[in-house]
Amino acid sequence: MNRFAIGAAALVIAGALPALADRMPALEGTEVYFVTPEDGATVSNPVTLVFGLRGMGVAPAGIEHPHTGHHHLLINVDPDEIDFDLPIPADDRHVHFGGGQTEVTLDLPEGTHTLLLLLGDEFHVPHDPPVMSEPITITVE
Ligand SMILES: [Cu+2]
Repeated sequence: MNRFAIGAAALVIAGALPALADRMPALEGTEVYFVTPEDGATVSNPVTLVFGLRGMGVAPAGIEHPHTGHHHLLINVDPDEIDFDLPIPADDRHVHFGGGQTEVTLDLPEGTHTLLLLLGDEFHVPHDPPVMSEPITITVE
């Protein structure tokens, strides 16, 4: 590769990276939280969780609309292990509500669980800064 080609390739890469890293801005003061259950609650299955969002709106995944997102329930996920530049994984511990749902009723294994809510944009990527709830800990009997 000649010098010009290397320079052009570097420009293309440099131009592409910021676009990949661009996250939808969150409005200042936006809050996501559990309406229910309360932190420390003891509950039995099926458990109903209600998600609250203040300051931004809920939109289904795939819908591009400023200042919106959809909920993700993170079950026993350490916030330190989240890479906020990447789409939120979809597995047993990361549940997407891409239809714009604001509550769920589900069965959880017996025991103590830490739950978090994290808003994601139309591509399931957290906002900048991330809109994440305080963790709550519940005991399922
Ligand atoms: Cu999602």
